Amino acid sequence: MITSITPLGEGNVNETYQVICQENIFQDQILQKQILQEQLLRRYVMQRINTTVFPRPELVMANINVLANHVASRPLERGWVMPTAVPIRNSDQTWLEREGQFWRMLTFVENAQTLQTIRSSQEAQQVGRGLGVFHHLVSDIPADALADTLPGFHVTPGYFQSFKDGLAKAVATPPFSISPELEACLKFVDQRAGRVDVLEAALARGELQTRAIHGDPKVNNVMLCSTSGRALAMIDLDTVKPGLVHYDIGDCCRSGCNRQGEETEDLDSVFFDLGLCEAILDGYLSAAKETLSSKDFDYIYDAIHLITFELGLRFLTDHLAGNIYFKVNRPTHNLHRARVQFKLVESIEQQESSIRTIVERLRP
Ligand code: GN1
Ligand code: MG
Repeated sequence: MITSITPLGEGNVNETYQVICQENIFQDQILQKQILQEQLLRRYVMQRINTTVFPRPELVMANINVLANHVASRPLERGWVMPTAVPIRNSDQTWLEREGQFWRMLTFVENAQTLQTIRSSQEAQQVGRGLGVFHHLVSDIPADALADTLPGFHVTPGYFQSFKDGLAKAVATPPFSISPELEACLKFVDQRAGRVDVLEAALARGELQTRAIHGDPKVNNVMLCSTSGRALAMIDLDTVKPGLVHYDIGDCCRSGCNRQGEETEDLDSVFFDLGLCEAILDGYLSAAKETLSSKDFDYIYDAIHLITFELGLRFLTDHLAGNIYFKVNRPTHNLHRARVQFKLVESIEQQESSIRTIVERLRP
């Protein structure tokens, strides 16, 4: 019996609820020769998948099952949990379509919490370690076992092209006016146009390889044990797909090293925290070092810089398009989000040599 359904989390794309069910468990108590009825409260995560973003949600569910089968076949790091899909009643199917809406349920990670922002280097270490454990765990999933649920996801040159197309369209659609904030963003993007293919070019030259990635390892997608603080799960598995691990490493640092968080109103306070960066990378490498090649290390700085720029570009493009991708609470929300990311990009650029020094220090 369902006892409650309440909104959960802060996602920008899907709609998420926590569902609490009271389940009647009948246990055969052999010694007492009686059937004991125990009432158990069980929690689940129910989500409506945003099918504008994920046009083929059945592929998302197939990937989640690939992960579940993969981890079922190997010993897991102590306490580590992989959320799995809950089949609908009397069926193997793990989703339900009603009135054109796509719904699914996942297991809930108990005794765990997520952080909106990192407050200490211990937390940073665990957030990084969480991603590292995840990468280590999925590193031997054959690339062709996972579907590409979001073609073009994190391929920065593609986002750059969409931005240019979106800008041309917006300019051609009256009434179009450029605010000083928008103008500054356009100039910012223009100055960095030459660097958008740094990772894709390395991939094309064969210096980097695609593997299974999480796709969205921001701070609040790493669950930490409420008692010990240890990372014990990566959640939000919709973007798991073949890609460059650099997108994940960069995104984890982008999100984790911004102490103010993505939604801050206070632009001037946004900076990239080097101490947290070192702790995240250290935690990450403690679990995933052996999955990285020397070339992989060469591109860690570029990854951090590029993914931050890319997210800013994605927010900006969505602003120009009229906010059709990311959920917003005001018309300029995505423009503001873009400015926060660009502020972070600037801070990363100013600290390039220090970030590169950290990477060299951590290189095995
Ligand atoms: C979106 O929905 P959410 O919050 O998990 C986005 C990520 C961005 C993130 C920024 C599928 O993730 O790529 O990094 O917002 N997910 C998708 O907060 O586009
Ligand atoms: Mg997500």
